[in-house]
Amino acid sequence: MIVANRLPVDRVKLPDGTLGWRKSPGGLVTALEPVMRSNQGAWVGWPGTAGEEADPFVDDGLSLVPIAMSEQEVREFYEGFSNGTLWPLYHDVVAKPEFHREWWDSYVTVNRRFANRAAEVASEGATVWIQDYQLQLVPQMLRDLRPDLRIGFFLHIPFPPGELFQQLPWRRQILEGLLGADLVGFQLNGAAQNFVRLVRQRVGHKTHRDTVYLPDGRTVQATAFPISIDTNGFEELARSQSVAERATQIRAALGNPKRVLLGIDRLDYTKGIYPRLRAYSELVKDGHFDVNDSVFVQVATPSRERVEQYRVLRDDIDRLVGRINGDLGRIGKPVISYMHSSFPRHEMAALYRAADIMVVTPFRDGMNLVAKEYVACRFDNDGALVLSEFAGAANEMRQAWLINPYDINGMKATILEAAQSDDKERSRRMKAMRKTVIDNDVAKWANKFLESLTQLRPNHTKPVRPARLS
Ligand code: GDG
Repeated sequence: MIVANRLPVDRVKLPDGTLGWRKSPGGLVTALEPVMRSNQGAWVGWPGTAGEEADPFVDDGLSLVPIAMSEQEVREFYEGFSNGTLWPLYHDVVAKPEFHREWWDSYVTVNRRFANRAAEVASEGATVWIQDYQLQLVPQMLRDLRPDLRIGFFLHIPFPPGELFQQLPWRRQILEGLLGADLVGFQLNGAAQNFVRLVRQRVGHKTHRDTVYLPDGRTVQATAFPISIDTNGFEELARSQSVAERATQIRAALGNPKRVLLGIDRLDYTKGIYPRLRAYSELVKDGHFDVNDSVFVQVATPSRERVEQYRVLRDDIDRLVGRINGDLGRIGKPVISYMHSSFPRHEMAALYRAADIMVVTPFRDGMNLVAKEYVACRFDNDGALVLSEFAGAANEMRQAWLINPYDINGMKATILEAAQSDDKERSRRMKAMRKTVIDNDVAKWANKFLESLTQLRPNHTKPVRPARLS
C-alpha cells in the first residue's frame, strides 16, 4: 500500500458536468504501478481538491482510496504547514519558514486521517510505503493502530542539519513520527546521517551508524535511496519521430539560433531561477553571448500559487525577465523566452532535445529529476548539463558542469565553459551521466527500497514480490 499526499489521479469535472477521475502520471506512479498491481495494491491519497470524502474505487487493478480535505485544511495543512513551514525549513531556509500553532494542529489532524484510513484498508501483515514531508507523523500513528504492518517511509526533499531542524517547535514529534517506520529512506547519505544524529541528540535513543535502537527492542534503519526517472520511457519518447520533428520546429520558431539554453522548473524559490537568469543576462551584456544567435528558454511551471512566497517569486521573475528583455533584447530576439505554463511530456522531451545547454541551478534540491530527464533524452550523447552542486543529482552526476548558484561569477564562467566545450568533451561527459541514469532508473529505486524493507522484517506473513518492475 502506498500512502501519499496525492492520489495518482485528479478529481475533475467531466464534459457531462459530473465529477470523474483523470490519471496524473508521474515518475512515482510509473515506478510503483506494476508492483502495486501484481500485489493487489492500494493507494491512499488526496484527490487534489477540497471537498467531501469520495468512495474508494478500482482503476485498472489498483485500489484508490481518496482522503478528503476541507478548504481550511488545504490552507493550514497543505499550503501552511507543509509548504509554508516544512518546505523552506528543509531547503536550507532559503525562504523564511513560518511557524503557526493552528497549522501544526491541522497537520496532526490530517496525518491522523491518513493513518486511520490506511489502518482500515491494509490487509494483515501488509507492506505500507508512506511518501514525503506532508505525512511524517503517519508512520508512528499507523504503527500504534496496526503493529502487524511493515512500514517504510521515503522523504523526497532534503532532511536538514540539526542547526536548522532545531528551529521547529514540533521537532520531537516529527522525529518520533518518522521512527514509527521500519525503514526511513532519504535521497542522500548526508540526510540519513542528519536524521540519525538528531534522533540521538533530541530523542535520546541509542544509534549505531544507520540504525536506531528503540527502548522496546525495535530497530529503525535510515538509508539513502537516490530516486530516479523512467529512463527508458523518456529515451523512447525522445527517439520518436514526432519528438524529433517538434524539436526541429522549436528551434525554427526560435530563429534557428546557434545556441539554445534551457531551464525547466516548478516556479519555486528553491530552484534558483533568479540567479541563473541574471548570470545569463550578464553574459549577454558582457558580449559572450549574442542575442542574434543565442536564446535562453525558461519554462516555469505554475506551482503553489496561493502561497504568498510563491506570488512574490512570480512577480520577481516577471520583473527580471521584463527588465532583461527590455534592456538587451532586439526586435524578434528576446534574451529570455519565458513561459509560465506547464506542457505535456511530449513537449518536454522535444525541449530537452532542442536544448544545447540545460541549466539546473537550485539552491537546494532533494534530487532534481529534470537534470536526469535531460540526460535520458540525449541518446545522441550531445548536450551540456550545467548543474548545481546543491542538487541531490550532483552526487551521482559528477560529470556535469557543476556550479554554486550563490556565486554568480562562477556560474557565468561555467556556463561559458560548457558553451565553448568541444564535441568530444560533451560526449565524454554525457556518456558517463547516461550510464548512471540507465543503470539506475526509478524501477530499480523502488525495488531496492522494497527489498530492503522486506529484509528488515523477514518474519512478516506476506512478503512483497519485487523485481517485476521495468
Ligand atoms: C520533488 C523534490 C525530487 C515540470 N514541469 C512540467 C513537468 N515537470 C516535471 C518534470 C519532473 C518533475 O515535474 C519535477 O521534478 P523535480 O525533481 O525537478 O522537482 P520537484 O517537483 O521539486 O520534486 C525533488 C523529486 O521530488 C522526486 O523525489 O527530485 O528534489 O523537490 O519530472 O519533468 N512535467 C510536465 N509538464 C511540465 O510543464 N509534463
